[in-house]
Amino acid sequence: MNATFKNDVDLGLSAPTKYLPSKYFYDKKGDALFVEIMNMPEYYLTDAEHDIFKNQTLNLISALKINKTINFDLIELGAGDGIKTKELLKTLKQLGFKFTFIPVDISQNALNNLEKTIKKELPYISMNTKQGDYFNVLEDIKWFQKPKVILFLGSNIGNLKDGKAKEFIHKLSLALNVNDKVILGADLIKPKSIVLPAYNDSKGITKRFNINLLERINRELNANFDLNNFKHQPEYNEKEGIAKSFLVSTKKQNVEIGALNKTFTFYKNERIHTENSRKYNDTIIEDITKVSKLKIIDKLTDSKNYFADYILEKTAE
Ligand code: AVI
Repeated sequence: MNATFKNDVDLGLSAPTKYLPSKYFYDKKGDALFVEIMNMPEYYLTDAEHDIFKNQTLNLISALKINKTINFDLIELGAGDGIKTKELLKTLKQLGFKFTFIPVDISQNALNNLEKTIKKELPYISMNTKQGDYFNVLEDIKWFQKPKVILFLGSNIGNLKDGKAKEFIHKLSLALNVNDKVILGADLIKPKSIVLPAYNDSKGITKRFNINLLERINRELNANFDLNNFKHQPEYNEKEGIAKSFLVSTKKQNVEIGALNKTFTFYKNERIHTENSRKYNDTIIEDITKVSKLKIIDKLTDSKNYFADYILEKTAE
């Protein structure tokens, strides 16, 4: 991980328009900050999807058309704290379905926390954790023999640019067998007055989440970012439907990254693009899935119509 991290930081900060991949937000401190974000009143995404998982659990399960007599793998990509998934796990078990829960996350720390809670609260669930990058993990799950239900929740897909999201859905489709299902959580396009505060909270947690990326570079790559010389700048363009986060250099400064043996210059007001969080509608989801053999067979939304869980099925052609 360290070598890829080093290389990705070098690529991003050497680009004419500087950027850092948002997947590196999630070290131990970043995981804890993300849990805080999910609990903030402004971050409506968690409550909206939880509403679907809690109040429409039976609809969700029937949309999956699972054969009760067959054991299946329930694989969650980017598992996080698993609060929503627990609703589904509980009900599936109560209804007598047979399955193994396989949470996958880039962060071993997030997986350890999740394993602890599941073992404590739902000890009867059979569970195997898997650490890794989603794209790489797809190569492994391809070989799993049992029918699969993939959970890709929380609008995690929104952190991939549309081209990458298409590539990911295509790869996911290749890792599945006909009739396997995907629950794809997608935050829906809505007014700026609702979306922007979710990425610009009053307590500054999202700011700390972004700044932690620079702290992580300081810690792991022996750099000397002065954290006071950068501010967080979120944006949301309703027409485009993408929330974007930037770190802005408040003055002209040089930063040394020891592990790269390089110095990077940041001009006053120069931005580092740290994250895209895309919002969706049916047309965009159809476009993203079009290249693959995953077809939309159902869609559940929360009571406010903020968020959707699309049910996709792998088809033969
Ligand atoms: C994980 N992901 C879907 C979050 C999002 O909404 O894009 C990450 C996040 N970034 C800032 N706040 C939350």
